[in-house]
Amino acid sequence: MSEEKVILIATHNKGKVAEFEQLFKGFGYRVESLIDYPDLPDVIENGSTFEENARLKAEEIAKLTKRLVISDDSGLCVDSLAGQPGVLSARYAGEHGNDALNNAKLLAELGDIPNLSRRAHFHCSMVAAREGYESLATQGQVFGQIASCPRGEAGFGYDVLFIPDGYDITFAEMPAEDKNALSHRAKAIMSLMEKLPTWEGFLGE
Ligand code: ITT
Repeated sequence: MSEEKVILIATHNKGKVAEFEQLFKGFGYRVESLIDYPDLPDVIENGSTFEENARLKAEEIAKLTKRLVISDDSGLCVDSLAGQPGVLSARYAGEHGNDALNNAKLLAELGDIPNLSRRAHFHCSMVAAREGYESLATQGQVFGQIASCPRGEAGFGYDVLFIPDGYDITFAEMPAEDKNALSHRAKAIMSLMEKLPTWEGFLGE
């Protein structure tokens, strides 16, 4: 019988974990996250870019666990707000991970800016790290616009406000499989899985 393949994701975000589970299932991996390892510390994300923060998370947890670790640093960048909330997406309104407050602040900041000026994109930087090896970084983006009020029940974070190009519904109004076919996270994972087999840190897995 072949051994089960398990991949450790350096995240505490349940919304991300649900998406990683679905996306990695397609590659035959079971996903573990930091929620399964409560003794591992919270990594301080004090980088100024998505990639810097993704490196901090993956490399710190890889060092502590001696395992291959993948991290995701992501967020929403709104054109008319000069790219905000950006790397501060999780704590835009002050309290880490409070999606309702973050969405309310975003709508307030945009005020009555008309639809055509509500352009935005989600960005995801993903890093695979293993102690002793140069980390592997990939990224993905999805473009769209910000709705005038929250719509839908699925997903997490800013999904209730994000309408991807080519659709007239938000990510939160779509089945998870549809978001996972076009999201920033899906694109970053696709790119990572293409590069992983030839990355030194993966050889010997
Ligand atoms: P970890 O650091 O533990 O992974 P986090 O939520 O703090 O969890 P980030 O620092 O990467 O993660 O912040 C990501 C935030 O960006 C997240 O909390 C959401 O507010 C937003 N975000 C990222 N991807 C999203 C998505 O697919 N849909 C909606 N919002 C998303």
